[in-house]
Amino acid sequence: MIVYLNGEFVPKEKAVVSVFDHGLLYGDGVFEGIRAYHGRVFKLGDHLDRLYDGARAISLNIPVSKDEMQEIVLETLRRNNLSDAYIRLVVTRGPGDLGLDPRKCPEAFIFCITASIVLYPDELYKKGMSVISVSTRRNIPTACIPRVKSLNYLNNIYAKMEANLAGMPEAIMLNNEGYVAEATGDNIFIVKKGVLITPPSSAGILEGITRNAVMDIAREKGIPVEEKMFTMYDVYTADEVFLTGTAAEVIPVINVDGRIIGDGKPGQMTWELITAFHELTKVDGPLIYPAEGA
Ligand code: PXG
Repeated sequence: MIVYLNGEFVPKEKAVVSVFDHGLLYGDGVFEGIRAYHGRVFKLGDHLDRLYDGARAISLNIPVSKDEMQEIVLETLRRNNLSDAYIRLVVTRGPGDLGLDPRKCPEAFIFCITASIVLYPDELYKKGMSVISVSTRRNIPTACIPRVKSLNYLNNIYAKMEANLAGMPEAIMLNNEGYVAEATGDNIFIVKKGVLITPPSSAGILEGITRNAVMDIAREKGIPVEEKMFTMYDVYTADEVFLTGTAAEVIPVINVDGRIIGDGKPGQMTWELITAFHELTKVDGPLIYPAEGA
């Protein structure tokens, strides 16, 4: 396995970062989890936009352009001969001293890891998954902005630990006002009377690339889409519930806190969106090996 490490391509064993890197010392940095399907990097432009916006929000100067960053991702995939892959692109504050002051880190540090994708069990998609809501609240935006996909994931890890303790695969997190925010690594959607509903960005969520793609697909199909606040009551009484994320794609939820959702099977609209999402992954994003595709 070859890793892109701040200007070089190195074998996995040589891919190491400094113990003085503020990404490690303070979680100071931003990252993206991206996927390649059928030789194309899905929504790469959107991922790069989110990465650079997040960097701007934390005053982190990324020393390469978006075009150069796109080439870093594509070249890392080529060096590993991958067409379907999971990609982890990370920009840290870089090495500094032991104080947390970001001004002590002269240059950001970039790395890109690509790996063959580990798929969720097929059964989870066919039967749907059970989840619980947890007591850990999503970070409040006035303290730690959830829209920034930062290296600070303790908030989500706390929630994941609660799910683990309960023997559940995912956790639904509420915001500090008690409205539904998102899962630990996925966004949440509910369907009620034919309307597709998901929390707005102002609920304090990471605006998922998969979330936005699913909303676009739904609108194209003429499905009414609403971004609005809702509570766990709306989840329990929804006709359908599903989660979206780069790793999970679109995954049906059939039980929440012991309440059976709808008829306990993945719903019609969820199936329709899963199918359309898979179609989109075949055609969206830049080609990794353009000569073969030309
Ligand atoms: N909310 C949070 C808090 C996330 O971390 C999403 C929503 C979905 O966003 P995207 O852009 O992926 O649709 C995420 C994404 C992992 C992993 O290894 C986690 C994510 C993405 C990729 C891998 O657990 N989280």
